[in-house]
Amino acid sequence: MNQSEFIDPFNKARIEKGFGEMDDQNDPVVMLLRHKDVRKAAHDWKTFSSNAVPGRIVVPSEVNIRDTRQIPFEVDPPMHGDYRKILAPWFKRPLEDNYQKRLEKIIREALKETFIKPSTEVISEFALPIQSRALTLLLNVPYSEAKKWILWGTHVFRSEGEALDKDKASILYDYIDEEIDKAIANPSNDLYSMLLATEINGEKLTKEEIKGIIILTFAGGRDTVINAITNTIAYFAEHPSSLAMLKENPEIINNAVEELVRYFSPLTHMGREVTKNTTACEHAIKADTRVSLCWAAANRDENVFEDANTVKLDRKLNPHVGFGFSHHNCLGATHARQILRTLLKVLIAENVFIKIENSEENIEELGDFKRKVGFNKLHVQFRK
Ligand code: HEM
Ligand code: EMZ
Repeated sequence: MNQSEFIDPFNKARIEKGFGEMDDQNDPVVMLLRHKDVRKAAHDWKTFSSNAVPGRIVVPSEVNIRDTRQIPFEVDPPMHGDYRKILAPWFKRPLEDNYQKRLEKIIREALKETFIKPSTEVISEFALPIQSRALTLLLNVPYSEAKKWILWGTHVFRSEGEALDKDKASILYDYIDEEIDKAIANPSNDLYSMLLATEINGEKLTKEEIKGIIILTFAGGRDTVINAITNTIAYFAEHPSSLAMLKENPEIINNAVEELVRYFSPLTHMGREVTKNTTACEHAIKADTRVSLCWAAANRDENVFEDANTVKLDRKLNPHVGFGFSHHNCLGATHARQILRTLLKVLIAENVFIKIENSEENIEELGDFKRKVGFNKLHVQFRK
C-alpha cells in the first residue's frame, strides 16, 4: 500500500538552502523550492521572464524541437494580458451545464468500458482516452478527432526512451497547420475559428500566433491531466475508505480535488529566464541563466501546509501552486478541475472498487533529485 505515496524529494534542500541545482542540456537551472520564493518569482516577470526563445523556459528545454512561441505561456506582461483577455471566456466554458453533462458522459463511458475487462492499464485505456475526448469539448471540435490524438500517446513531444522527439512534435505541428487551414476555408464555432476572427488592438492574430496558442493547449493539458487522473485512481485504489467518506460528504469534492492537485503536483516545475544579476535565497543568480519555479516543492512546504506530506481531502486552507501562481496561472485549470471533480463524482456514484495489479513508476531525474510524477504503467481491476 504505497503506490499512491509520492515522497517529497526536495524536503532537505528546501529547508537547508531553499534551492536546488540541475543541469539540462548544458543550460543549468536553479530550482526555487520554497512556497514564498516561488510565488514571489512567479510574480516578478521583470526579473524572471517567460519571454525567452521559444522552448527555453520549459525544463527539459524544448529549444531544439520548437520554433513557435507558445501563447500566452511564453509572453510577459503587458502583451500577456492582451492574449489572456481573449482566451479567458473560452477557457471558462467548462462551467457551462451542457459542457459538464458531455464531460460526465465521457467519463462514465470510459469507466463502463473498464468493467467489462478483466484488467485495465489506466494510462492508455482510461486516462488518455478521457483526456483526449474531453479536449474535443475544450476545442469544440468533433468527438471523432480524439481517436487521432489518442494514437499520439501521452506526451506530444516525448516518446518512449526519448525525452524530446522532433519527429513526434512535427506530427502535432502538421496537424495544427492543417486544422487552421481547414478553419480558414470553412469557419465553424471551434477554437480555431474563434481565434481567426479575433483582433488585438485592431489587428487580426497571425497564423503563427494561433498555432502557438493551439500547441500549448495540446501540450500543456496532456500529460498533466493524464498524470492527475492516473494518480487519483492509484490513490483511491489504496484508500477505498476515502472514497466512501466522499460519498458521505460530497460537499468536500472540490477540496479533495485541490488537495490531490497539491499532493501530486502534476507539473513539477516551470522555468524562467533571468533578465539581470540577482539573488534568491542568498544565492547569486546571473543574468541570462535559468531558474525554475518548483510547484511540487512549494506544495510540500511545511511553513504553509500542516502535515504537508499527508493527503487530507478535506483540507480547507489550501493555497497550493499546482496550477501555478500570478498572471501565468493555468488557463486550463477550469477544464482540469471539472475533469477531476466529475471523475470523483462518477467513482462515488458507481461505488467503484479498484485493485492495483502492478505498476511501473515514472521518475523524473532532476539533478540531485528524483521525483515520482506518476506512472508509466498502472494495471488495475475496476469493479462495481
Ligand atoms: C499554465 C499546471 C492542465 C493549459 C500552467 C501552469 C501550471 C499548470 C503550473 C503555470 C506555468 C507557468 O507559470 O509558467 C497544470 C496542471 C494541469 C493543467 C497541474 C492538470 C491537472 C491544463 C489544461 C490546459 C492547460 C487541461 C489546456 C488544455 C495551460 C495554459 C497555461 C498553463 C494555456 C499558460 C497560461 C499563461 O501563460 O497565462 N498550467 N495545467 N493546462 N496551462 Fe496548465
Ligand atoms: C509547455 C508546457 C506548458 C511545454 C504550462 O505548461 O507543458 C509541457 O508539458 C510542454 O512540453 O511545451 O506546453
